[in-house]
Amino acid sequence: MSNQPLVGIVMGSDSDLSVMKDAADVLQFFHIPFELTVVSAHRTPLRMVTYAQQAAERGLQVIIAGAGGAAHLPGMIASITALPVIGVPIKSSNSIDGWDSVLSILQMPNGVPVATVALNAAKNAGLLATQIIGASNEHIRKAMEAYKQSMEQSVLEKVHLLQSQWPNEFDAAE
Ligand code: RP5
Repeated sequence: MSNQPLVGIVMGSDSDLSVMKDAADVLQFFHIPFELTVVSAHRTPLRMVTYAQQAAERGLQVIIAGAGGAAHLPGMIASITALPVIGVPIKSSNSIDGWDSVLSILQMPNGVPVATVALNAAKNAGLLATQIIGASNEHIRKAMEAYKQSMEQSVLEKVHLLQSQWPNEFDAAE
């Protein structure tokens, strides 16, 4: 895979970075080239428009956009680009309780979808971006299959530990 970024991670403020870093960590784990920057729908609206307009022609395939409070960034980017946009609602300093961020990103009108993950769930945004790229890249898809298998294995190891202390008929029958 070349170093050409395939995923663009953008956030409304550098104060979102502690959450959004989880998406970057996932992409690094899967060796997917990405770029990361601050693009604010309210404070740098023209930068947001330009970013969204140029994203596809610059070779990006997916955009992950995170914001908190009146979180317009993911939806506005989705309104401009034809690329898939994954929205990460962030419980930021200006968010009342997180619901404002969730609903601002989730409740998009028909015609302009944003794939909204759970509150602060930038890790899942990274995984979803990986799966979108993996749909047309067998190497990435196989890596995602291995990731899922290792997740299952780690749960089964915990089940085994529990069973040794707290026996139950279901696991005993396995
Ligand atoms: C949103 O406002 C940003 O995405 C961030 O979550 C929140 C607070 O931004 P700062 O005031 O910390 O820069 O637009």
